[in-house]
Amino acid sequence: MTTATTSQPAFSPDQVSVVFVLGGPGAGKGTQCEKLVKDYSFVHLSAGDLLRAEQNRKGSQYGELISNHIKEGLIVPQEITLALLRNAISENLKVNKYKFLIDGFPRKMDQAVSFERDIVESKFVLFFDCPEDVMLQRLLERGKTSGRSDDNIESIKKRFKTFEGTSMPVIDYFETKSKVVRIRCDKSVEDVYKEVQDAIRDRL
Ligand code: UP5
Ligand code: MG
Repeated sequence: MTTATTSQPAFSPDQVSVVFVLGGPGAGKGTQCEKLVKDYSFVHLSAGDLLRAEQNRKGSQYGELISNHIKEGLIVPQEITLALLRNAISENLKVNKYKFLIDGFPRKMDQAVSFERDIVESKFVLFFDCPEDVMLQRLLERGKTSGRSDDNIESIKKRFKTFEGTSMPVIDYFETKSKVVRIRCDKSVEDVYKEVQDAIRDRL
């Protein structure tokens, strides 16, 4: 008789601590992560930043694919992002860093399931909840200087559509597991950060 083998995550949440940081484009994920890194011993891994670095890496076979997906506001196939995150986690573990803020990931259900099945189960999810008009203003403002290929009105609209249709179901899924810490972020950076600190105090 054959028995089905169930795959185990590479790490237990006791060894490696992962907090997912989710929210719409321009909600302030990166801004708040930077502040958390200063005050707590987290490593900040932005999936978008990892993808942009891979896109610009000389000799990358994925450069063009990543570039097209980002401009169109589409989700890059999960294998690429998972490999980048797995590598970044491994590199940090070598230097005894075990606490991660994973920013902008998972943004599609397959990524959420694969990451928690193969790498490690998340501790909780910080969800930055922000009205679309506020995010739009922030991104258009940032677009004046950011040089990001997706900070223009056409790409921003596509990013919003992907967020609503593809990424919100991930938040809903984590809600069913009571893992979501929801933060309103249409207020100043400092006020948002106070709410973040209050909300995570009991969870760390
Ligand atoms: N700002 C921030 N907070 C503010 C506040 N409280 N008050 C006033 N201004 C505030 O902030 C955005 C701007 O707003 C900044 O100018 C900031 O100063 C200001 P930021 O902190 O950068 O917001 P963030 O939520 O990080 O916005 P970002 O644009 O990075 O979000 P996205 O989720 O769209 O971008 P990301 O880099 O994560 O992904 C880009 C693309 O990569 C995706 O669209 C997708 O194509 C691809 N991708 C994948 O395919 N797979 C992944 O797993 C991840 C990404
Ligand atoms: Mg960001």
